[in-house]
Amino acid sequence: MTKSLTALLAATTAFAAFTMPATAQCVQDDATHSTCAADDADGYALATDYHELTVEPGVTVSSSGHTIVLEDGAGGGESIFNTVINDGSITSDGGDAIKGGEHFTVTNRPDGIIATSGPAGDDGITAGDYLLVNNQGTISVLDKAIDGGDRSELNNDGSIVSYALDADTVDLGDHARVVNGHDGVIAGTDRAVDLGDFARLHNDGFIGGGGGEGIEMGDRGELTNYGTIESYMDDAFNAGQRVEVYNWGTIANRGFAGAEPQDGIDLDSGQIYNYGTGTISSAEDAAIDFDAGNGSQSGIYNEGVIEGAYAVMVETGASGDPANVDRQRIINKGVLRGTSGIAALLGAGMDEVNLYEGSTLEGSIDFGADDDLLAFIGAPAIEGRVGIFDGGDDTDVISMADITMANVLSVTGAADDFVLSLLADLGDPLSEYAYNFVNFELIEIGDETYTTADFVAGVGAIPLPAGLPLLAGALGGLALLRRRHAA
Ligand SMILES: [Ca+2]
Ligand SMILES: [Ca+2]
Ligand SMILES: [Ca+2]
Repeated sequence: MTKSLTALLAATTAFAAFTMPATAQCVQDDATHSTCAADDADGYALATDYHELTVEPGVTVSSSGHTIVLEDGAGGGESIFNTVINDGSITSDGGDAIKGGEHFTVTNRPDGIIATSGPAGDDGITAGDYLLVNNQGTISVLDKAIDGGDRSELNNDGSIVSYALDADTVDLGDHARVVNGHDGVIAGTDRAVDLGDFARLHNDGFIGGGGGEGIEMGDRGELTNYGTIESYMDDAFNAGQRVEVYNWGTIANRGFAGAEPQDGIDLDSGQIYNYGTGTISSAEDAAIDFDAGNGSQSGIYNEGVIEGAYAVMVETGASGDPANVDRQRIINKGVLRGTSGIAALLGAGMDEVNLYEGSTLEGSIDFGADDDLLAFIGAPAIEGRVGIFDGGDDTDVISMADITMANVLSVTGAADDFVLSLLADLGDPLSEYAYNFVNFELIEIGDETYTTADFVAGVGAIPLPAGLPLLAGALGGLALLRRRHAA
């Protein structure tokens, strides 16, 4: 009896399950609103405009195709101004989780889950231009997590992750806006974020790429970073022309055994401001790399740390890539560290490096072709294992405008390769620094400019006793040095 009752109950349960009507637990309430109040296993599609769908807490909407589709509206064109608000789970194992038209809005609340698990890989949210996503929950997919058109916007305080080997986690078009909050995570097995031209991204959280970049942008974008942006096998940040970077956080290529070395930041041209708490780094290549530009000047202002095999480099054409022949201007008040021995490789173009008193430089600076300028701002007291300053071809200038000949202790060598020893502080005999200059043609000390030939001949002919630099001005032979360069 018991046995047959069990069998009966089992049969009844099976029968009930089998005959359960495939009712849409997502239902249309009225012309402007639909609600998913109970689990729905076959998704929900509505061709509509100006419509809002709510998935209530604890409810799972799923399907084996596209799960929620609000597009192809009554107007015959792209659906517009539809909205999904998700407090539950929206999942698919054979299509996109959510599809919308233009001006589509998705709000994924803290407990909300948007996920795809199909074998072909499908998107979390895909829509046209003017997509707006506000995510506080979890988006976890096997293709693109968010795929939007131009003028799309993402505000993320949750977790957005793609496990695809060849898809961007977030892919938006031109004029995109992304704000990744303090608790926000955007991560991808491939590239984490791909934006078009005129993009703006503000990061307080974590953005990480695996095989692809952390962030890629087109031209004229702006990146503000207080958090962490990284990649293992590609550039942490890669962008086009006239890009601006404001960094207080970490932008790092972490490197990966066997992978091609990549950069921390790779731009065609732009301005990079790295403030005191900021670090820009590459494990194996340049912290900052400028590809061939479009003729516009690039600049780096550094109060923080910029370090890599090269702290800064430009494409010289040696690798087969087009050479950068534009002007780079570097202002260093922080640390420039090149672990290969070269801190900055600046190539062709009229480059300028300003080294502030007390800043740190590890490695050489190679200025390359064209008329370049190396300026010491304040006393020429540069810390670290300073390498060789090489002006390269053409007429290059050393400027030490804030000292006088009284600071000069000695000059040894030839005009195209000499070592200048000086006292940074006349009152401190221990403040001795020595720098090796190669291929510079002019040197400015205080208000006077000399050819390096005259400078080496004059000071070299009259060695100055260390500790008595003040006598230098009294030695008549130095008058020889006072010949101004006829520029
Ligand atoms: Ca140059
Ligand atoms: Ca040069
Ligand atoms: Ca030169």
